[in-house]
Amino acid sequence: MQSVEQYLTASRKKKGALLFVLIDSENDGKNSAAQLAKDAEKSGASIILVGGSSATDQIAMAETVKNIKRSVKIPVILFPGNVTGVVPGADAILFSSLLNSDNPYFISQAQALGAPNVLRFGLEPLPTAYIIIGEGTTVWHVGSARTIPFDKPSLAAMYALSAQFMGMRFVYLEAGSGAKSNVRPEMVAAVRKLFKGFLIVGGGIRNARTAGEIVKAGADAIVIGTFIEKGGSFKTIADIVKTIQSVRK
Ligand code: 1GP
Repeated sequence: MQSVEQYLTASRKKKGALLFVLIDSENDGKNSAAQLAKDAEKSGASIILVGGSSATDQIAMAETVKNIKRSVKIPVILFPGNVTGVVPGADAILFSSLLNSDNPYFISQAQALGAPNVLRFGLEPLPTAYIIIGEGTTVWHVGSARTIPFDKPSLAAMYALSAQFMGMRFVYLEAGSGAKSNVRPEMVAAVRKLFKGFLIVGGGIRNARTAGEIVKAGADAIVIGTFIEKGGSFKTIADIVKTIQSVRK
């Protein structure tokens, strides 16, 4: 059977770029998490991510994962903000180190605490460097991030290169959920120049134009959460998929 990592690499090659849809396990919008995941899959998403930096209810998280898994065929990947984000039932986990945190807990301690359950639950760990850009977002606050300004692409590139040297195969450039500004294409390009692995970019992306620019600059996947959570149309999501796939083909 193909691993999630193999699926991602193969899909990226075939489609040009991928859309990951993030569903907060504490989603209390009018549509259920399972319905949102189903609509996302229908609109062309390649992955459902479940998690978030303030999602701490492990029971709700496990339930959400179970419901989503029942409703879609595409892989479900955990996106934990803490050890509470490690639950059974998903296909894989972004096993992330928050590289630019000032708090060692988010760089290696939470990972050590979470690792035994990753093994026990049979989750495929995707070794990920999580790098937070900008400030003022929940993830920036919770993760004690040492701010990388949006206009300092070289700083993000340094972290991404160090991730590569440490053997991480994924880099996630994160502006934060609901961020006012997304990671700029210049920064994505600077990271792409040095990082050879799978590059994920998320935070504040709401339309096809921005998504297209980020993919053109070198992202392999973009993440969209808030837009959908707030009831954004799945027609726009389908447009985003179409745009990012045509940019890199
Ligand atoms: C947040 O990158 C993700 O962790 C998605 O961001 O919610 O702003 O789409 P948005």
